[in-house]
Amino acid sequence: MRNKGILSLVAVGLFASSLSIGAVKAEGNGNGLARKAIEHQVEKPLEKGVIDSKTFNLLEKELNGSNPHSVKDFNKIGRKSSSSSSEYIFETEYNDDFDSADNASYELGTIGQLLPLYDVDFHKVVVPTSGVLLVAGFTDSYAIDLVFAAMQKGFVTNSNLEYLGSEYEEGVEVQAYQAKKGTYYVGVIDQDNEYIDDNTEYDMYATATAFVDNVEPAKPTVYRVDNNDKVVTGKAEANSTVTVKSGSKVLGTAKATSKGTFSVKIAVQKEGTKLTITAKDSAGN
Ligand SMILES: [Ca+2]
Ligand SMILES: [Ca+2]
Ligand SMILES: [Ca+2]
Ligand SMILES: [Ca+2]
Repeated sequence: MRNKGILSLVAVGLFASSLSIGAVKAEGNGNGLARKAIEHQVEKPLEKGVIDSKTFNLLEKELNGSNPHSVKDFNKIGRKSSSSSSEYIFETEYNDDFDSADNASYELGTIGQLLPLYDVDFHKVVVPTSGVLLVAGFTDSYAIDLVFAAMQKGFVTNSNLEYLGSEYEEGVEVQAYQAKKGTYYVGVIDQDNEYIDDNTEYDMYATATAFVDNVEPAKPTVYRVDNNDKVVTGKAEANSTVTVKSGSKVLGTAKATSKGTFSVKIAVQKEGTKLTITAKDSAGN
């Protein structure tokens, strides 16, 4: 399953010369804070079950470039790269701080360099709803000691983004974070750059992101239903599918609006009938 090289950065090396144009802006050691925050990520094995093998394989394929569009299955909001024929997004320098971060995509991996010395790259990622944010990283360069982490703007730490752990297999590191809806940043550094200036424009890394909604919607709020009503109305998670049942019999189903209101048509029910109303998000929770 992983016998193909995870990522042929050699092939991508063809682009190296064009990439380096964006990487000439020299920076001092003003990125120490970012480096420290990224390095702060402790090694923590990921508990089983957080990443299912299907997701892991999709991420691997994204890094591999052989099937970059499959990750769409997990997320419908990923943006397409402006050049849709491209299998990767190339980093856009200057991206050394939160405000100048370039945009990562759930559909395409990002490729970057860590040049010149002390280069830090920030890639912005948008989490659409509460769930698991997966960040994968890979390099085939011996000159790069790749270290990366997802973080919040300004290095804020709170329950919006919680590190679950990482899995490392055949050169690909996959980190998982339980994240609330919001904008996050993947910071990338070359750890040995603090001591050695050995990176060339041919030394590259790749990162990829995926999102898995593993959080079930809150219980719907249901307005009163009388024995002459032909609809059940209420509030449920935006865009979730609401089902009204009587016992095991489905009386009706409808999608909640983007504002979280729903209206499900039903046949008039007898007085005293017990209705069960459930909400399911697009990921099936
Ligand atoms: Ca860079
Ligand atoms: Ca940079
Ligand atoms: Ca290096
Ligand atoms: Ca959900």
